Amino acid sequence: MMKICFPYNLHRHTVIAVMFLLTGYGAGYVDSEQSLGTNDSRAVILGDVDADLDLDMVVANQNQGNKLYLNDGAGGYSDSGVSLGINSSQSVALGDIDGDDDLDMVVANQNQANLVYLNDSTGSFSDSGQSLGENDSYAVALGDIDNDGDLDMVIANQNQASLVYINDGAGGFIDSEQSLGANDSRSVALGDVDRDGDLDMVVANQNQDNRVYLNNGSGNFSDDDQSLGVNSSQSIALGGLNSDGILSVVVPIFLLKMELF
Ligand SMILES: [Ca+2]
Ligand SMILES: [Ca+2]
Ligand SMILES: [Ca+2]
Ligand SMILES: [Ca+2]
Repeated sequence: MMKICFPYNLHRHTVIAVMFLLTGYGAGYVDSEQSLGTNDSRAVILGDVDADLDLDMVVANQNQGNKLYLNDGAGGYSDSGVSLGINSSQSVALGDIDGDDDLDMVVANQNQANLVYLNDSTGSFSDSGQSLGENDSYAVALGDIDNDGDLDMVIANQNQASLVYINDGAGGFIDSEQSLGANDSRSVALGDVDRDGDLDMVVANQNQDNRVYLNNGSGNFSDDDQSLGVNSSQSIALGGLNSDGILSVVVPIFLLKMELF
């Protein structure tokens, strides 16, 4: 089963931008001329939620239902009719939270509880009933931060600490009670930046230093005291930009390679 997913932070842009990625080939991108909804969209993620081997799309909307668009196999999207919550949603992540081989969903909501939705394997989502904090949340990321085989969660909050939730193995999240910074955080990403086999965390902060938090291997993070620019950062991503195996940090307004080794 295909369980990959790709997040993009829209931040007040339209999902049309994503369609260039979906339909382009080679070095060029072509507008697919699909126009999906006219919502106040804040984030989008791609993943095969209905297990038919094509990438579907989930869009987080502010004060409107979060939408699922299904792929017809040729890159054409249709509204599934799914509308999840009417919250001040700012970010969404997909991952198999409960270990049943389908992609579940977590949604970060501003000044409302962050919510967890479970997939019935056909792309139909139900609210798990978990309410995780009521913070000014702007971003969410999933990853196995304690290396026990299940997906844990980090949440970045505006002018509040970033929080870490540990999966109990069945899709229930437990607050680790870690409070990381108290910055105007807008985006978070997980990746093994120091190549010691565990997922570390990078956080984009608006008009404050972007920060790096290193994992001790059991899911406990410490500030690495790196200061990556003071800009109006809204989004952050980790990825290998060349073949040296070292993850680089990408922030939309600048590029800074992390030379930790
Ligand atoms: Ca699909
Ligand atoms: Ca699942
Ligand atoms: Ca875990
Ligand atoms: Ca690491």
